[in-house]
Amino acid sequence: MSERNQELYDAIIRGDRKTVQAEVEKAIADKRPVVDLMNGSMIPAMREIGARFARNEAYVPEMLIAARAMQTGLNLIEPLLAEAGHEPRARVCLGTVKGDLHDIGKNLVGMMLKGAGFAVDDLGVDCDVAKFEAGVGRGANAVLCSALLTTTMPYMKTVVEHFKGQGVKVIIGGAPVTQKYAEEIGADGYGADANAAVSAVETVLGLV
Ligand code: B12
Repeated sequence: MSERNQELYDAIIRGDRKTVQAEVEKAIADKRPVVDLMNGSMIPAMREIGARFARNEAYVPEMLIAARAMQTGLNLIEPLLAEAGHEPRARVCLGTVKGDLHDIGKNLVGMMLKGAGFAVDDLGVDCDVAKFEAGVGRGANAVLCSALLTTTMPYMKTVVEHFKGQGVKVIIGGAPVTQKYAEEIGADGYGADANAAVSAVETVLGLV
């Protein structure tokens, strides 16, 4: 279990970007493992703001400023995770599916994949089949779809069906997505978090 940095956790929840920046910079200067920072403090803070939203104790603006504060911290961490200029192990494209604007989890998945030596074509949010297709056109060996809403999750099935028989692997994830759902819609892989996303890509592309 990663230790919690309470200052950082609280700062994300109240959307205090200055404190988030200061705490992350301090941790980096102290050579604390950044993955612990994410798993112990930053991701749990986002989970907590979501739980407050579900209890009507926080609203969309609070979620939004928390998300911005989270992204401020992730931007500082990203360069440390990215590997310096080696030949990529494979190329993947990654996007949040049509109708869905949540991108923090997707960004984390992208960061971890880059850190693990993959070339990542980030397609952004609200991606329809044409956007994923364009990613494949640019050389992606696998398509990664993220969804955070139960209403946008079914679009993953559309993506899976589109790529069936094309030799392109589709891997899915996001808070409401499960292994069972991945099997149900015929996706090639599933990951519960950013580390699992790396394992899923390695497995699906036969790299392990
Ligand atoms: C921040 C947030 C927002 C922000 C998003 C900002 C941004 N830039 O992302 C804003 C304010 C815009 C927002 C808007 C809305 N939101 Co919102 N949001 C959240 C919140 C609080 C946090 C999400 C997050 O960043 N989590 C942290 C990251 C790190 O976790 P993650 O995304 O799950 O990603 C991890 C894994 O899932 C996995 N993963 C993710 N993607 C992928 C992909 C692959 C391929 C793999 C393998 C793995 C993987 O790895 C990641 C890293 O570990 C959640 C609550 C929650 N508990 O999730 C609600 C939540 C998702 N939102 C919700 C709702 C209802 C909405 C709105 C409809 C609210 C409204 N009334 O307008 C809108 C919809 C907007 C839209 N069209 O998308 C609900 C969804 C309910 C449901 N059952 O569908 C939630 C669950 C809140 C709740 N408890 O009710 N939201």
